[in-house]
Amino acid sequence: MNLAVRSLLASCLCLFIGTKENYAFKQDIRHEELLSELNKRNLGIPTGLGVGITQVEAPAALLGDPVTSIEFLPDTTNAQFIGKTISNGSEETWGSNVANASNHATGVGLNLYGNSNSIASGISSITVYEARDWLDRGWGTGTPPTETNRLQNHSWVAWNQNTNATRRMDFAVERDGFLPIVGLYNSDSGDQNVPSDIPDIYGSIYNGISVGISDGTHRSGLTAFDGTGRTKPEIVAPASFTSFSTPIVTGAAALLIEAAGADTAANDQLTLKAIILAAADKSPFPDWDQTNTRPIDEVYGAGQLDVYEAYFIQNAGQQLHGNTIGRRGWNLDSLQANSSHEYQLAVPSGFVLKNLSALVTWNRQIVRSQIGNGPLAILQYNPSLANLSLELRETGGSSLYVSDSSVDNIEHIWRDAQNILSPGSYTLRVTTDLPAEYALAWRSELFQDYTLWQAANFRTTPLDEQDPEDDPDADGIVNLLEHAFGGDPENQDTHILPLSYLIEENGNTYLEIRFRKPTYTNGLIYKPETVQMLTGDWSSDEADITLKSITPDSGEFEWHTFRRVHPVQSSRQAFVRIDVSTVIL
Ligand SMILES: [Ca+2]
Ligand SMILES: [Ca+2]
Ligand SMILES: [Ca+2]
Repeated sequence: MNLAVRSLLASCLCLFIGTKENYAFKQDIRHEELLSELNKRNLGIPTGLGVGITQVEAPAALLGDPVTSIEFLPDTTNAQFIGKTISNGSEETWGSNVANASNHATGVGLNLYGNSNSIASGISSITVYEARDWLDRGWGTGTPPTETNRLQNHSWVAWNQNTNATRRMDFAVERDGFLPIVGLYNSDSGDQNVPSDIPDIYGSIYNGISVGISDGTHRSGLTAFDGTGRTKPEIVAPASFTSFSTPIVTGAAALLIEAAGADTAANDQLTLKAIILAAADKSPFPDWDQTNTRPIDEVYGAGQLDVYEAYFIQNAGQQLHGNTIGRRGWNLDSLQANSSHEYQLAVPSGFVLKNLSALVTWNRQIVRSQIGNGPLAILQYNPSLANLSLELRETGGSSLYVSDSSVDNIEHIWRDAQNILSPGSYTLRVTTDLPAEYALAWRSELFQDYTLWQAANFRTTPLDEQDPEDDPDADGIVNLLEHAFGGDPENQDTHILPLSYLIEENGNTYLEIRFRKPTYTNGLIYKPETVQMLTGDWSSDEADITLKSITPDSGEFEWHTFRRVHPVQSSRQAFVRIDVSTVIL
């Protein structure tokens, strides 16, 4: 869509068409799984409460001559927006009688802060700007005003064909600390004769996150403006148009800002970006790839938004360089010129480390200078960019992978299923040429299947008694269950067995069972089951047996407690058990 525009700068303002959406995305981005896990662990559920949003919208329609209606606001009468304060940031320019609702702005709002549609229903303060007015307010010319909201959502693109807006945005991010989240073109937009056209506004910025669609039907590839050859987008999310995938990522960032609470390092713009990108899920994309000089995939970026991993990366906390780090975590730190920080990863014997994702990001620096004074003053925004690299090494040994683009401001290490880490000590090394503040975030999965467990746990037992159904120490616990519950297959240790008992609550008596489960993965499925009469059918339905709590035990184990939902009557009987089975791949 081309529009005659008021701003001298803007040559083209495009919004991303389409408003029909469904809200099944919550499962794809693992939001439902996150809620379930938080409930089990009795943790608060972040909804973006208290996080202010700036929403910039291209005008959907200009009606009347002279113009009497510019459509760019969300429909404030929509029930999904009850309880929210949606302000018209462009009111002094367009006036409230000219500013009207657009389906596009409403669609963006539904995915970003809709009361039940979005993952960030706690967002209640939104300021909306019309895009041409936005550029006139210092974002396309002059100096950007101070941004007091933590997040900006830009579900629009524009081609100014110069560097003004991208540099002003990166300047404002460094100055104010907000995170801009921006959409790219859809497949039917842009110049179809070129393989990639990344818009300058705002797809070409450095200090934000650009977003595509999980089905890959966005224009993606390398930047052509203000720093060429950088790979965009950084992430994808499931929606029919980039306009509506972008606000899903913005909503995820709002969750993380709330979850960080008073920890300002945990909700720093760089930390948020590193966490969201390190968490991104590659599993939907068999063709996902990277090279040593192209940190992310040229279609899917770091992968699909994964709020479950993002939450637990942030929740694992800041972990400083020079130390052995956990399976998930992050750090916000600064490097001197020509220096490195090292982080140690330990893979214990008997285990492997799967799906290691580590990502570092840093900002482009912009120096703003003014030549002359008054109306003829010239503002310059001069950029500089440090060149960081991220390397994974065997500690004291050889290099396993180096991510070192010469143009991007992210570096990324991804160890796929063919590149698991065997027991040993590893080093993640962040290196820079120029002084730089950076954020590093990582996730990984410690894993021990039966074969690995067998190799690590039998010392004297003959091989023919090492099968899953054998019980060489005669404690009544077969080897598979020793593996499942953290037992020693060569020592009697019945304390590891699941325990069932009766518990009183509010005058009712319930039957509970608790069992030990490792915090690492082991290829086993633990299925709690219950039955009234032993002649009946065992049920694992949540309506019959439900998780009550997870509490820590020693080492790598937790107690999982399940309760039979229906109270046990004095005259009746009931049974509970844990069924342990091996995942058949
Ligand atoms: Ca580099
Ligand atoms: Ca045994
Ligand atoms: Ca034992």
